[in-house]
Amino acid sequence: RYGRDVPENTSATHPLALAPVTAPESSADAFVADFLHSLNFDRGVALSASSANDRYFALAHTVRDYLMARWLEDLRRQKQSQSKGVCYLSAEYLLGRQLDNNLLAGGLADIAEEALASCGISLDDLRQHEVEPGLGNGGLGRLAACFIDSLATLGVPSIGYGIRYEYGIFRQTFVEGQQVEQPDSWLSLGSPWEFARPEDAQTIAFGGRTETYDDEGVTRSRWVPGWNVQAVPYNYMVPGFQNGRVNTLRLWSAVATNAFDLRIFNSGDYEEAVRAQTFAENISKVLYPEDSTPQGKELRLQQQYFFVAASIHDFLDNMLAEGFDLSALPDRVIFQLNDTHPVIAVPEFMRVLVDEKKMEWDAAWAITRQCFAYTCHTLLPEALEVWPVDLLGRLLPRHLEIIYRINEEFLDAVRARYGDDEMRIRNMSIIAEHPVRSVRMAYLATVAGARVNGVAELHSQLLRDKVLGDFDDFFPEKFTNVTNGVTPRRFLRLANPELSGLITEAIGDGWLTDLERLRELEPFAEDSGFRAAFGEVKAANKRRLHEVLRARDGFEVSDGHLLDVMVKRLHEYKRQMLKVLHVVSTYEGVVSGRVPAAEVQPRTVIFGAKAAPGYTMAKRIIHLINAVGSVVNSDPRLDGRLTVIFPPNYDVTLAERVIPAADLSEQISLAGKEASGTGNMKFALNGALTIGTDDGANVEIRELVGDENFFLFGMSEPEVSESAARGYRPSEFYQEDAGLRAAIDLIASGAFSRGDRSVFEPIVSNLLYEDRFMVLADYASYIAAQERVDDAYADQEAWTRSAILNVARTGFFSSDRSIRDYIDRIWHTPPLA
Ligand code: 8GP
Repeated sequence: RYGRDVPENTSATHPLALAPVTAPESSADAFVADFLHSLNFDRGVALSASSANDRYFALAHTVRDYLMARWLEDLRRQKQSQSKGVCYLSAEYLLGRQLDNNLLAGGLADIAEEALASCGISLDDLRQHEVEPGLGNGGLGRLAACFIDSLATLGVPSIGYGIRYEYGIFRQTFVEGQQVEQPDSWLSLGSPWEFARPEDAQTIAFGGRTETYDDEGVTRSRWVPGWNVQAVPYNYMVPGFQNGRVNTLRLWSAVATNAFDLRIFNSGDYEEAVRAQTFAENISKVLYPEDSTPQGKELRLQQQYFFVAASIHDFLDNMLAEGFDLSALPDRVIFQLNDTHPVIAVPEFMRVLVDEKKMEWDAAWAITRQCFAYTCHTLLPEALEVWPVDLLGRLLPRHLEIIYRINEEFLDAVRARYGDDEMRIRNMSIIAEHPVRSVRMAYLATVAGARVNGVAELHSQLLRDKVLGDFDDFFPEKFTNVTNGVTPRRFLRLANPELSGLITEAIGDGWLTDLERLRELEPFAEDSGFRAAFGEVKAANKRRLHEVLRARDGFEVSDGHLLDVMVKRLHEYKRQMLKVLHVVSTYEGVVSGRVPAAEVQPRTVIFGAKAAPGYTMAKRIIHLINAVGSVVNSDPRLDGRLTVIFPPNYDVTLAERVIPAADLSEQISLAGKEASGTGNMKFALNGALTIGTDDGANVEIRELVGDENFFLFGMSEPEVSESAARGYRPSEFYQEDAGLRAAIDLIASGAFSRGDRSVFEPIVSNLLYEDRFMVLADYASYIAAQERVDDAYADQEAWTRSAILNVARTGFFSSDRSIRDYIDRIWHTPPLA
């Protein structure tokens, strides 16, 4: 098992060096031997002296050893086969913990558990030791992580490229109910899953100027950069589910270049040298904690260019065969752009083809237009990224020239089609003139991409109709939909082992890679024995969540409550505020004496949400939720029938505990604002019923599970548009609805802020006088839907039947299906033989 190589690539003669790399034997004894070897020889400790971190590392290294032969084989195959593959470019990967996923994929969970037990170690203790890599903000980053899992499971030749942030999404704490951010130093104890490859580093240039020169009679442009950094890759294994495939995730880390340092060191300016080093290494220092709104910071553009330039060069240098004919690139690769963050890859690719490979512009553009595809993840106009040309031109002067030329030729084509329709030309230009001259990255991606997709049916339709309407008219064939999905391995099998066991007992385990087979569960909804078992699993998951929350945050959760969960980033469009109004209105009903406490359906409402650190209103809403929770939870008049808990630092690890326990999934965004949602899918697959608007993928969930198994409320997207066009006046709803008025008045009265009316005044006035996301307009309908929830929950048999049907009918939302759709509609990549 040591140091062996592929025979044709080595001049070694020793038989050990010539035999193929093999995995260790699949037995607990072999696992123990490997584990102890790693503990002793990698960590340098004896078992008796080892820390939990030593053991976790040794375990991780042992798991890696089992996957290594497959990985080396796949790396070799992907390079050798030269068939078309996917480069997934994403600034975020919200991976979650790796240990369990890799144990499951490798089929090693039982062996590892037995092996560790025989060494007196509990696998569960070591699990708890893992710090999740939080290299993403929310849905977009978690989607990327689900996609690389499915790509590996489907055996698609592919590589994920991104950034190895030294600090991931901040750790959220609450101080007097208010969010305080702490740095997420996820690497402080090291990461056992990564392989640094400094020998594969790329030099990434920035700044400087451009010039033209005479190249044997041809005038060409070139970039004379001002400074550069090293991009050092770290490789991570991405194992497919028990299929012998292991793909690669390659994340780049910034390091100051030697030349850069030395020059300054030699001049004797030590401080300046250190400053320069810090400047360079800042590029991969921290994830921008923004969700759904872009952050127009120079450092962020540096991050974006840094990782896509490194990735493109890595692909061209290391993945193509000797003497590869670049005009064949479209048959060899598709770069999938995960939102606009990686779109600067387009001019970089053109620069390489035209300036470095000396290709004709038109030929290079024809290739580029086939090698990129763009996924849009939003509908909020303010979330569409733009870069001021001043900044872009300073940082990437040659790229700005290339963008100008792409735009010029594109607008010529628009003129040729529509004549001198200046309004249309201004609207479609990649360059916006107001308020400052800027590059519209979504437009650049749309012009350059072979395909543009939204992430749910409704979203893709609204993209075509509204956000990119002129482009749809111009390039109708470009637009398509790929509804998001989630990996059933992590979000059902690992997160909910008891339900997985029950499903497998009923229909076999084929669902793990063919989630549509959950359909076979439908008849079991009518089986009272199965319903009882299903109900017992839900109860067990609730007990497990209670233990987690008690240990993690000291929360006590009562039995017998309906578990009502709203977990997602805090954003006004997602309308956590509507959920708060529901809680306050239930509370107000009881304390005002209108509703006897005994008539309140016992509920525990769980919130989980991080707010972007600069998003003041979102932070106020967090404060309000905590304030309402502390009053409601301690008011004896409620008789313990309403509890609000808000565990801080909602992350993938907590999601895996909360989702399987939920009865009710809150998906209550204003229609037309949530592109898709993916939490909505995870809840339904785990047997929660959804209360939701007709938004994002909720629409498809409802169609699949049936109206009778879904609590629909609120305006539809066309109704929202109409209401906005008529002129929306939220205060009218306040005036006309006594229940709403009482709830808002209670917040305004200072009841949740020790009598201080000023604390939540900005929230109240925003609701009454602006309410951009129409919380008040949907309030009555939401409360009515919650009453239907209470009634339905009273009939546990019927509720469980609906929950089972939710599981049985949501197999469509596997990320395996999403990836198949990408293959059919966008990538056209054959599976690797
Ligand atoms: C999110 C969408 O808000 C969510 O509905 C969707 O499920 C998820 O992407 C995955 O597709 N969008 C974003 O996080 C987003 O748009 N971020 C970029 C604008 C910065």
